[in-house]
Amino acid sequence: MLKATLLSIFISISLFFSVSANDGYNLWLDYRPIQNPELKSQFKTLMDGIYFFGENPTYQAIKNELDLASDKMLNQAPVYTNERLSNSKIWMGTRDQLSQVLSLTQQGEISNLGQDGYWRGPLDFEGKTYYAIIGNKPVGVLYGVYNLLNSIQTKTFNKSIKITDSPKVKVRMLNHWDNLDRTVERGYAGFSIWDWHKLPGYVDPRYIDYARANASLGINAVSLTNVNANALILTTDFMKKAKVLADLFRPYGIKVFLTARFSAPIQIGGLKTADPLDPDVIKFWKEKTDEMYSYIPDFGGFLVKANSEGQPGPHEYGRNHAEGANMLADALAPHGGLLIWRAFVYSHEVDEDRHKQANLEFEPLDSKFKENVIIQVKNGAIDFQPREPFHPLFGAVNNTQLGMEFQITQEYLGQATQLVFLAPMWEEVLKSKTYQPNQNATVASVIETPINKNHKTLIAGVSNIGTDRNWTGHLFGQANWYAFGKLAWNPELDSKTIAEEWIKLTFGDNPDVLTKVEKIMLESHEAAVDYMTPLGLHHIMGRSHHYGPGPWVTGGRADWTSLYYHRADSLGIGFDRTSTGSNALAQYAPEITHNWSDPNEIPEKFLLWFHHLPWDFKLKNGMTLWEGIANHYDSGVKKAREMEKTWASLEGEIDPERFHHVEQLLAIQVEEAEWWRNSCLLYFQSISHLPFPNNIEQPVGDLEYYKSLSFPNAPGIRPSW
Ligand code: GCW
Repeated sequence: MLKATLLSIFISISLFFSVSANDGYNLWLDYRPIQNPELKSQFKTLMDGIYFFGENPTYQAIKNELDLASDKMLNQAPVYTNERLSNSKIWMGTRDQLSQVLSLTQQGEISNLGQDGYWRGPLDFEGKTYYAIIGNKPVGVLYGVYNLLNSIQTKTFNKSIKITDSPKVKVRMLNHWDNLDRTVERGYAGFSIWDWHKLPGYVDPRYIDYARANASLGINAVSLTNVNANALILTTDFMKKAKVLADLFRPYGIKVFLTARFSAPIQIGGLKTADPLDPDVIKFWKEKTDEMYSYIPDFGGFLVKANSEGQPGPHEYGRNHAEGANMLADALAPHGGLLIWRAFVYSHEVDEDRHKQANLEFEPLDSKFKENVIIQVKNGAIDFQPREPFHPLFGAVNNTQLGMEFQITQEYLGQATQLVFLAPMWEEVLKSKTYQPNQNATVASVIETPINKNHKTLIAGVSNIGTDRNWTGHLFGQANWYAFGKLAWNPELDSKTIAEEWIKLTFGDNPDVLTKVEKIMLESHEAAVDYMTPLGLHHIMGRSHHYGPGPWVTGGRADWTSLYYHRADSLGIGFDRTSTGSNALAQYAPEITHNWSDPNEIPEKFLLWFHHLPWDFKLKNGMTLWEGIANHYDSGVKKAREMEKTWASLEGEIDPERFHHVEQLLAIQVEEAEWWRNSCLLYFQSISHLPFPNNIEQPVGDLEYYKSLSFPNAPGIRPSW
């Protein structure tokens, strides 16, 4: 008896907790009950008669989503009907399937939306008005449904308004840097969600939630494995495992890609060479690729990191990137596959300026790549730094399809201990004017424009997803996944709109929460830049793990040290990339080269990226460079404290679980911001020998102590580094 009572108490307690707790697992698809009676009745009406024009696995995925959403938001199951005219309220299907009920104008309008676009809104037919969600392909219907659910959750749904949307970029892709042993290079949210060891037999239900989350944003491609690739992924055993994931993702419109190790012909093919012009090597890749397609008929293709940071590539055989990429592209072409080749290259020999490397290697190859090759370029020329000017390759080639590579995982931006909303940084890059190939060109327009109709366009983001219950380690890491998906769909979007939408989906529509969280998010990137790398400083973080400050890092390969980048000496600081220095600036359009060559003209945020200047150089606000650096570091810390305070004022307005999760991490962020400020300022002072300005909080601590800190177990480290 006692036992039974205890058990029932236990059950009710755990039920209570499972209802009230919010561990973040549901992401932006939380589907909280609708409170507003008007909205509730409108949604209820739609869910009372759902008619599909046909059957297919994507429609089944839609039904599963509607079951879940309706259950959670209305506490009732949706009603599906076979009676198109009498009982249905909402129609779903493709333009072809609905052709009988659409006017020619409507059909034309929808066909212009391409295969991933959708149309949703009221549709009049034989005197009655239905609500319709129509795509050219089933996946368009799926995107329309997610958009409808989004509008219900953000309370923007209006049944009489017609909405059309289609993505500006064809391939919207996540890149996982996940190893086969489940460690994740630069992963800060636990282990890899791909349980290769238990696949193909065991299918983790999380795979479906992953697919749902991506599809809800329009992400339609995923590369499962690390670009520092393991050739084993191309063996038959692993193909069978990857097939399971591809089959699960297909109804959600997501294609699977894998990373190909260039030396695979030697490692798993028993060949003596991986020379891309060798007939046996060509045969190896053709057979491998054919085999891959026998398991995954819509396999997306390969992503390759070659001749970069010690990865094998065509240079070993005296061949260039185009010869390497084209050989793989030829193997993929008969199946419609894509070959994505990364431009993040720098050779074993240290160059005069790593900034110039990609342009030096890829500009001469312009127009040499096959049509199914995309060159994936990081947003900046160095490496996902807290702030970088856009990569000069965007705008430097006319006949090579370039795709964007952003990093969602915050390797250099606070990893999973800091709240840094990345959309403002991505927006800054996407909206940058390249002036080439035309005066109005921006990075976004370069990415959105196919070289010709056979080329595909691409935006990729290095994933921040892992096995942590909330997927991204820091709850606000979810906002970066979300923002990436939104910008991949439409690179012209602004970060404020994205932030607002995410906040409403994540925390509901309490106006106080919206205002304060939005302020925190939109100011967070600039704050991080201030306390990490203000005024164009870059690459001054801890060695190898990249966690925390390390402006003193020296020794070993020069372009892996901080000194190489900040070049501080008793006279001044910064990397001269103008014509008196490495002249990397000349890789940009003349308009940019001209403006940025002048330290008084260049936007100050890039000052030390391109100029080496004396400590007493005068900034626009009248401060000396030294005072300006000190003030930026100090104001970054103050902004971080402000973020912490603003969040604290939301206690009671956000569920305790997520509130305390973020509260604790913000306290860490403030400590880390102080750590960055103190150690960088003390270090730079040891070189400039100048006093700290009086108006800032004086940095405290002992430089030697900061230098002595070591983090051998920091997460995400590359095993070989
Ligand atoms: O940012 C650097 C990382 C490496 C990474 C490399 C790359 C996958 O520190 O861990 O390797 O870039 O993008 O290839």
